[in-house]
Amino acid sequence: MDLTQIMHTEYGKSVGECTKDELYRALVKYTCTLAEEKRKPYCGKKKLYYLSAEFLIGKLLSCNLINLGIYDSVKAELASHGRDLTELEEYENEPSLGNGGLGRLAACFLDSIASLGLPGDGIGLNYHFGLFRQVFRENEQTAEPDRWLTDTGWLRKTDTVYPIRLRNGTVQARMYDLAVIGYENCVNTLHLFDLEGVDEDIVGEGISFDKTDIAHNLTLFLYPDDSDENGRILRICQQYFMVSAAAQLILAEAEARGCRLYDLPDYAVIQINDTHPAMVIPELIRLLTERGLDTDDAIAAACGACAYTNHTILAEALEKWPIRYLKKAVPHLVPVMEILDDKVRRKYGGEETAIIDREDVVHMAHMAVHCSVSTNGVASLHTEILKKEALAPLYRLCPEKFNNKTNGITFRRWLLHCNPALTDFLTGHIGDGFRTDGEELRKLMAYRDDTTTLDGLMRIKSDSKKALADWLYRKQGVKCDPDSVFDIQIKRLHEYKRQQMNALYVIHKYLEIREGRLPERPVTVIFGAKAAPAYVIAQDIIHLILCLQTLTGDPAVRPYLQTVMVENYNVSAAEKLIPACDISEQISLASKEASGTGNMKFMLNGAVTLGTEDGANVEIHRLVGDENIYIFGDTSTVVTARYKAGSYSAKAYYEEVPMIRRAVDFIIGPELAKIGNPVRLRRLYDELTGKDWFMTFPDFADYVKTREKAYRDYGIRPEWAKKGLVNIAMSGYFSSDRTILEYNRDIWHLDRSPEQIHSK
Ligand code: 26V
Repeated sequence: MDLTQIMHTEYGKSVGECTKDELYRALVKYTCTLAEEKRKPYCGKKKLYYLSAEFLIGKLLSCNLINLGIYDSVKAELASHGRDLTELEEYENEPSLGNGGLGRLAACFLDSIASLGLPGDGIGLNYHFGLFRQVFRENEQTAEPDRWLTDTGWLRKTDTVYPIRLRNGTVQARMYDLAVIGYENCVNTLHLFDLEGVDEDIVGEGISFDKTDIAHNLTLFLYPDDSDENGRILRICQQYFMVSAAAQLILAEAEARGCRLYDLPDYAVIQINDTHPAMVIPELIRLLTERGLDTDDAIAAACGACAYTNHTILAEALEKWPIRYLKKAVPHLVPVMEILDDKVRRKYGGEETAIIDREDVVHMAHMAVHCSVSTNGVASLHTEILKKEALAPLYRLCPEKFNNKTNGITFRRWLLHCNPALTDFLTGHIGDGFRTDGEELRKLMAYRDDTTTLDGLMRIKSDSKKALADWLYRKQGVKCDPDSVFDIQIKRLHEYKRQQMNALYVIHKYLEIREGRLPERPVTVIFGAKAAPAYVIAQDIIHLILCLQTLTGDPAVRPYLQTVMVENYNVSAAEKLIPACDISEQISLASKEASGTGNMKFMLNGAVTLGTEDGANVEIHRLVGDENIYIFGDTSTVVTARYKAGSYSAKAYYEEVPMIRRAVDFIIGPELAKIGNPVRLRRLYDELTGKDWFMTFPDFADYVKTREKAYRDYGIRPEWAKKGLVNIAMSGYFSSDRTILEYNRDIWHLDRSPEQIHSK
C-alpha cells in the first residue's frame, strides 16, 4: 500500500497532516477496494444463504486487514509516518447488530464460510441503532441509543429494492452490502436490508420511539422491546420485512443461475438462524405459487431448501405468534401457515406436533422443523435435550432430520486479532497451520512439561492482564491489581446464566474478609453484561453487582477482593477481556445454556473454565479432562427431574444452609441499604428466597468449594500454566471452520473449488 499516494489523492495532504478520521476513511476505502478486486463471480449452482435477525460483526478494520494478509504491512507503514493503527482501531465504531451469542455466532460463521471458500452470503437487517449503549448511573443500568451507522463506507448502498407487503400498505426494502473477507481466501457478502424512509427523528427519551409508526421505524432498532402488543407486532413486521426481501433476493439469484423454481433445493440452501427468520418458509411458498407453481410443488421446493438451527430450550424464548397478531401484521401469510398446519395435522394428527395450536397460536419452531430438511442443536448436550425433551414429539416423527452441530468461533478474531502475542508465541512453537486448521493446536501438547514454554505463556497472560488493567483505568477510572486472579463472567444478563450466584459468592467472600478470614491471594471478579430494558430482575441483579463494586472498593477489602462491572460490554470489550482471563465463569444451570461460545474464546486464550456440565462445557470437559477444568453442580438429568417433580423449594435451602442465608440476607441488610435501591434489592431477595427458578441454592455450596479449589491451584504455578496450555492445545475443535465443514458435509452440500481448499 502506498499510504502517501492514497492520502494525497484523497485529501491532498501528507499522512502526518491527516486527521484520524481522514486516515480511517482512507483505510476503509482501500480495504473495500482490495476486497472487490478479490471477489470472484460465482458460477456454480448451489449457494448458501445464512438468514439471521442478528449479525454481531464487531469492528471490522483490523480483522479485514488480517484476512487480507496486510495487517502487519499496514501497521508498519502507518508507523513509518508516525501514526498508530491502534489509534484508528479505537476510533472505529462497533456495529452492535446483535444481542449476544446468537448474533456473534452468525458473524463467526460468515468468516469461516468465506475462509473455507464456500459460496454463502448472510442476509439480515440494517438496524440504524444497534444494541443500546449501557450507561451506569447511581448503580443502575440506563440505556442510550447507539447510532452505529456513520458514513464510513463499510456498507455499500445497492440499487436492489424489493417491495414488501404489510397489512397497512407496501414498503420498500433497499439492500446494503458489506464485504465478508475470508482469511486468505474468497470474498462473500452480508446483505443488510433497510427500510426506505426510516425516520431517525422519531426516537424519543432514551431508546423509546413510536412502535406503531411502522412505515418509519421498521429497521430503526435491533430487537425492540416486545413486552407489549405493539412491540410484538413490530417484531413480526420486522421479521417479515427481512424474510420477504431475502426470499425475493434468493429467488432472483437462483433464477439467474438457471433455477426453474421447483428445483430450488438444487440452487439454494437457506439456514434459518433460530426461528426469527422462519417466516421465510411460508413467504417462499407464497412467492412460488404467485410465480405459477401449484401448492404442493411450492411447499416441496421451499421446505427442501430450508434448514433450521435451534438455539434455546427455554420456553419463554421459543417464539409463538398468536394468529391475531399475524393477521394485524402480515395477513397474506396466514392462509399459507394454515395450509401447512392442515397438512401436518392430516399426516400426523396429534396436538403436540401441530403448527397452530388450539388457542390459535403459531409455534414457529414446530413450523421450522416440519418444513425443512434439517433441525440442529448447537452442542451435543443441547441436541440430546432437544430430542428427548424440548422437541421430543417432533423428533419421534422425523428422527432423521435431527443432528448436532457444536458451535465454534473464528480463530482469526478470537486469537490472531485479539491476542497477537499468543499468536506469535504459538507460531514460534508449532508453526502457523492452526490459523486455518484448529486441530494443529494439539501440537502444543508436546510442550506441556517444558518450563520455558510454560513461563512464556505465563508472561503473555500477565501482559494481557496489565493491558486490561490499563484499559479499565482509561475507560472507567477503575484501578485493579494485575497480580490478582482475574475471574471473569461476561455474557448477556439472564437468570439462567446465574450472575446472581457469582454475586452471592462475592458477598460470601466479603463477609469472610470482614470477619478477618483473609483469602490466600487477591481476586478481581469482573462482570460484563447488558440486561434487556424490560427485564426487571436482570436490572436488579446488575444493581446488586454495581453495589458490590462500591462495597468491595472499601480500602480494607479491596486488597483481597475487588468487583468490577465493565460498562457497555460488547465485542470490542470482549477482545480486551478474554486474553486477560485466568478463570472463565460458565455457571449456567445445567440444561439451560444451549452451547455458549464465550467459554470457547476463553479456552483458546488459555483461561481455565469454572463451570457446570452445561452446553459446550461438557465437550470442553471431555477434551481437557478433569485435571484442566473445574466442574461443579447438579447435572442436567438431576435438574430436569427436579423441575418435573416440582419439588424444589428455595425456602428450604435458605432456612437450612447458613452460608446461603447469610449471603442472601445481606442483600436486604443495612450495608447495602446505605448505597442501594431498596425496592430493587427487596425484589431480588424475594425472588431468590421465594422462587430461585434457576436453582442457584442447590449448586451454591459446591460452587464455593470448587471456586476455592481453583484459587488454591492458581498458586501452584507451573501446574497452573500447564492447565492453560492444555486448554489452548485442545481448543482446536471449537474453530468455527470445523463447525462449518460439518454443516456443509451434513446439510448444505456445497461444492468447494479445489483452489479454495486450504488444508482440509
Ligand atoms: C432469548 C430470550 C428472550 C426472551 C427472554 C428470555 C430469553 C432467553 C434466552 C434467549 C436466547 C435466544 C437464543 C439465543 O441467543 N441462544 C444462544 O445462542 C448461542 C449460539 O448458538 C448459544 O451459544 C447460547 O448458549 C444460546 O443461549
